[in-house]
Amino acid sequence: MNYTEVNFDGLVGPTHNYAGLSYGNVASKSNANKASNPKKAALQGLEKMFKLNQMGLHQGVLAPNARPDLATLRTLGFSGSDANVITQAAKTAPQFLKACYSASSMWTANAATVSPSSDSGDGKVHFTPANLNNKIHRAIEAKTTSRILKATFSDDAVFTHHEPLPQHPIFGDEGAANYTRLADSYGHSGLALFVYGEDINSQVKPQVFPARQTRQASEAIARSHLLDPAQTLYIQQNPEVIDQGVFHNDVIAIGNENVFLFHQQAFYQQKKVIAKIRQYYTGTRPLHLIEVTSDDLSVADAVNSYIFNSQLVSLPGGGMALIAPSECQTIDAVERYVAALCQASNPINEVIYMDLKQSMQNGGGPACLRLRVALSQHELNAVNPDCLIDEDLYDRLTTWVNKHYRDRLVEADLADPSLMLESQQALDELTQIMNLGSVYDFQRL
Ligand code: SUG
Repeated sequence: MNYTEVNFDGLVGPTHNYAGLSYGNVASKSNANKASNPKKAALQGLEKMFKLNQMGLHQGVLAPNARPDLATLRTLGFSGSDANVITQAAKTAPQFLKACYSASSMWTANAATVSPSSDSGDGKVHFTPANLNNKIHRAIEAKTTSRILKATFSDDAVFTHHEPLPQHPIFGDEGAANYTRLADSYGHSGLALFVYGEDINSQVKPQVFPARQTRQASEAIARSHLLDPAQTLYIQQNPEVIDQGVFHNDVIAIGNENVFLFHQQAFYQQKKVIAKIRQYYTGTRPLHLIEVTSDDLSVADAVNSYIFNSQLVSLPGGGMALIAPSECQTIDAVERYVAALCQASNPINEVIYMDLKQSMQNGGGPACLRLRVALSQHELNAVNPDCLIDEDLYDRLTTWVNKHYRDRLVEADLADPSLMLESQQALDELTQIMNLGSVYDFQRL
């Protein structure tokens, strides 16, 4: 059957800001309190979506969470009118107000883990929204993300939606950022690679920064998605690189079809990991395991450039392209390495640099901004058509962003309830453009 990969990018929400909320994410901490430009952030994201669509790839879009998250603020004891909730939180708990204002749902690689029908035991596409347990500003995403996924993939004859895992550190789950699959093509059953930062039964763990994904979470998802245990590997991330700012595996490794590109220090006991992948891979096309040595690129170069957070996409005419952040062009060693990679004998033959600086300054590169969903033609036909990018939707969303978004946000703006009203008005209109129904709390009261 004819299968294709659709990237569902997160639309950057109207409250995109730099709040320094992610301990362990170097960019988030170092840009804390910088003025942000939500309009530019959203337009940069849309530009990437449209570029991929123009290259002949299927491209989807996922709506953002509504912010501020008033329900969470009310749970924390702030009461009265919505405006009062905001002003009181700004006075007495600015940290929580910032968490409830974060536009972090834009990084849809963390929205969910998705298993294609070619991997699942019942032939359906399975979704488990990530609980994002490690960070409060992200843990509050799961409920609305769940509704948005259901409104985007609504046909229960082909799509199965699971509950997020229980909100407990044992089940810390960050979605597809720590998952990849290797296969001859999207329609072949694949080898699922789940990369975890910590196994609660082991002492091997990072010492400085938190491990966000646990082995126990990955195992639960593989069970729910009915994956074949003989085609599922659990791989531990090297705790030393988590301590150097590699907070998700997609900051140090990227896979697509029969290609896996990863840094020499990505995994714990890496030689054994590579041998296991070779042993379990069942495809008939040659498997390209491309290890980037520390001499080629240091871990610091990888973190600063986000080269491994490129998207690796299969091109309609054959071959693959890296969709890389333009920050890679500011580090000579990285630019040189990428140029050599495109010349070497492997399927990657092109690099396209994209300016995603607004997202990058919060630690979110091209790959963080998208959730990959491999679909058969029949399943693609069942996706909400108003969530698939074409020229018309791109134009409508660009006009919508230009109409509603501010071009500057600083912390003090969060205390002003007018930002909340503006955002709600914008998102209410968005749900009509994308035909999502009432997915937001403020539309349901
Ligand atoms: O969870 N940054 C996000 C970046 C997520 C990147 N995703 C992947 N690598 N897949 C995070 O750390 C920063 C928000 C702030 O500080 O304002 C933030 O949440």
